[in-house]
Amino acid sequence: MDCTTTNAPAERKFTAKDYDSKLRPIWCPGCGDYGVLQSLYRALASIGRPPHEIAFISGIGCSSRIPGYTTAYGFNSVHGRALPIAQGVKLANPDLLVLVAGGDGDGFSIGGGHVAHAIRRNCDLTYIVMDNQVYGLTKGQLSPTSPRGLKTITSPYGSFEEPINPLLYVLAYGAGFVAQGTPADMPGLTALIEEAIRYPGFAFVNIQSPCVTFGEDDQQLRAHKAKMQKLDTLGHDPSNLLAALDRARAYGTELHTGVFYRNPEPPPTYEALVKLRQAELAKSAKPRSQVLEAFVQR
Ligand SMILES: Cc1ncc(C[n+]2csc(CCOP(=O)(O)OP(=O)(O)O)c2C)c(N)n1
Ligand code: SF4
Repeated sequence: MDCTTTNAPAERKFTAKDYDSKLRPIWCPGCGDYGVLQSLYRALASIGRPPHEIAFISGIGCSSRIPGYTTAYGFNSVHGRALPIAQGVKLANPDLLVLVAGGDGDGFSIGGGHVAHAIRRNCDLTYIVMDNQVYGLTKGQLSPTSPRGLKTITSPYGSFEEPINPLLYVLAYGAGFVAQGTPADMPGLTALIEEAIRYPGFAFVNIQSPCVTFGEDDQQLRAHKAKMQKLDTLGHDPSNLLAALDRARAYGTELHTGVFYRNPEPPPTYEALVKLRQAELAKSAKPRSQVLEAFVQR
């Protein structure tokens, strides 16, 4: 069963409302995460799996509140630990559609060490990072994706550090699906989240999600609308890994949206390999009577 196959009756159709928990988000008015949430509802409705077949795991941060605003099973876990927990959930119940979400701090600072291992293990997970280039929840400190020179309460002279490039990071470790979107283009973002969920393996979507309270003016939705460039209009071929790496280098200077890379030949997932091995072992196992007989004759 892949993550888009459902046990729900074929005639049951889902709408975005079916995934809305009706809990009122406590994000600041205008936060980009509202648009991410709406896009997510719409993507889930297109996939059409009932909420009880979905598990949504997050870390800690403003963005990590997102599972609580959906009707899926949710776990707002520990800062930086969403990926290990999500892998455990997927291995315990491979039939679940498992979504993972968090901020750039959660994913690439304290949780950065987990990203490489989740990618090389290749469980069928969709990892959504709401990248706002600051720590929002803790009131605007420098984050791993903050641009050089950014003044925050922890970088009063402007940041002296080179930011992490999340796109290059995940491509370099071999992620099979890598995309970037913005809530400034909600139909585009919805399509990217849906495509990421449908990809059979580890899929990563970096969402430039503005922090209206602590973010810079050039990181806001209006600025995104003005500067975003869709990769498909630039003639980008998402099956070409080298072209994807080249495009990803522009992170932080250009706002490219769309699919950077989709592995045209997805390798088997970790959980598929486990299932295969279990089936082989079950086939080659001796009948219980033979095992007992051998034991008695020793
Ligand atoms: C182990 C641990 N260290 C630090 C914190 C404090 N903390 C909570 S959220 C956060 C960073 C939030 O930034 P980000 O992950 O980018 O998410 P955002 O709030 O911007 O969406 C930090 C440092 C914590 N909760 N737990
Ligand atoms: S602090 Fe920033 S990231 Fe957090 S809710 Fe407010 S606008 Fe959104």
